[in-house]
Amino acid sequence: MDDDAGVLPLKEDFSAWYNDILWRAEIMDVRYPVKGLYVWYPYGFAIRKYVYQRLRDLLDRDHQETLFPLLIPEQEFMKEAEHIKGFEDEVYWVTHGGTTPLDVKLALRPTSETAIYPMYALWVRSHADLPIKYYQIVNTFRYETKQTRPLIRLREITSFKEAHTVHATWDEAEEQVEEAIRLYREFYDGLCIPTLVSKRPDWDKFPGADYTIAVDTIMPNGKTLQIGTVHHLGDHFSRTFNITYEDKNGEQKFAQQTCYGISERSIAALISIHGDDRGLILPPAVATLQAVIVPITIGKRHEDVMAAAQKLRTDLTSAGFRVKLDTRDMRPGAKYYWWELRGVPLRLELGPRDLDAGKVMAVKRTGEKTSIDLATVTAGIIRVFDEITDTIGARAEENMKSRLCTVGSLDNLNATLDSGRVAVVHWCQQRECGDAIETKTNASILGTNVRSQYVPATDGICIVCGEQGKPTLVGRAY
Ligand code: 5CA
Ligand code: ZN
Repeated sequence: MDDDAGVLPLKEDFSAWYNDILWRAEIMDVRYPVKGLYVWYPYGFAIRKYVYQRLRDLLDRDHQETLFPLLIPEQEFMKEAEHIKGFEDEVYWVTHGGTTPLDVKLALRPTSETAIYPMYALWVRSHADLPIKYYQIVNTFRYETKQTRPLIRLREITSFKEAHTVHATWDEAEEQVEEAIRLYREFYDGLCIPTLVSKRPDWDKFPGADYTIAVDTIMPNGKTLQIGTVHHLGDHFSRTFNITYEDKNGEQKFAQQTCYGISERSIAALISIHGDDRGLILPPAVATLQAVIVPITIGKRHEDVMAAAQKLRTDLTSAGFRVKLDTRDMRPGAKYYWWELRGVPLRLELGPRDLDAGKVMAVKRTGEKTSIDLATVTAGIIRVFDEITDTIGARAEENMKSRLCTVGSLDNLNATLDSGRVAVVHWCQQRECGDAIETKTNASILGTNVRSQYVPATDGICIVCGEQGKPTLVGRAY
């Protein structure tokens, strides 16, 4: 790591802040010599571990985890016409085994429909086999041509969670779409990340889907980031891959499918939304270290304090907390700065006076200080963690609210977007009016059917043509 320290740029200068925090807080190293591929530092990888454990726990309630191969034979990949059109420019191909050209080219999965569905065709026989709800967490490859960015736009997505479900009817698949949205909202609530859920316009849906529901959030520079998508696939893929089942009357039917995905963009959002000028702020639930104990041993009683600090570490570790005792030979101030930068939610300062009072000073990464009784320290820490989580969540929520702005005319749209906000407009859902909005603003129509407590559901007149329109989100997207 570079020690030519300098200081973290202000968060106001978001893209400089983001690039800097990644190495200063030891999340990603961007120096790997292939464009769009990055390396997880162990500190960052631990955040990923806790975040993805939560995702797994949510899915494991009624999905099963599986694992499919990375390589997809060309014939399978080329079967579904729309899907090919959507991905052909982004696929990496394996063409040789050593020096021997392969008979059948192999695609590195950009996503796994065409790996999974030929197997689903073998596995699904009767209505009794349905529903199927499987997921995998894998790396996928996309030859992205837009600017690549760590955690945000990768050519190797290292943490692609994709779920693929199979149902008997279109309505059941739709109910699964709703279930997936609830699940993603619960996941993001747990990370204190506010979301905007909306239905993407038809021209922006997943290649091969009936429709796409997207989960977006707003980054500190006002740009939106798509942090999850849920697709109703109808029977497009089941017809292509021949996924059929025998229904109760003995008839063969095509199955109905959904798929939904989340990537390490979830971690990009976590870092970006909560951090401040001093560094990361991690919610206790997913922090690599949840608390750091800093002994204050200036003067006498060095041994007393060290013994008490060690006991505190042992007690908290056995209570299940991720705790570190920082005994490095550094000024306390330098330690504070070090752990603040890395987003540790709680600092526990223990000095002779605290010891005498039977207390420890707890300093929250979100600001306030509070004193905790050593006799009931576990309960005290749980309480303080809850307070920290609440503060992080409330700040993020407040920010989301302040960044949504209703706009009534096309002329005012640019000013709103330029000020780092996301616009709510009325749009008639016709392509022409959509194009007019997008070209005039250099922004995207994120979607309609917006699910957000801050976006009213009432119809109004389209800001382009004046016909009846639906509430629609317009934002500058990553
Ligand atoms: N098969 C479907 C559902 S798993 C699928 O591939 N959907 S997707 O293309 O929309 O990707 C799912 C999610 O992955 C996206 O919502 C986005 O949050 C994330 N994602 C897509 N491309 C990238 C990329 N290049 N880098 C990082 N994350 C990405
Ligand atoms: Zn219109």
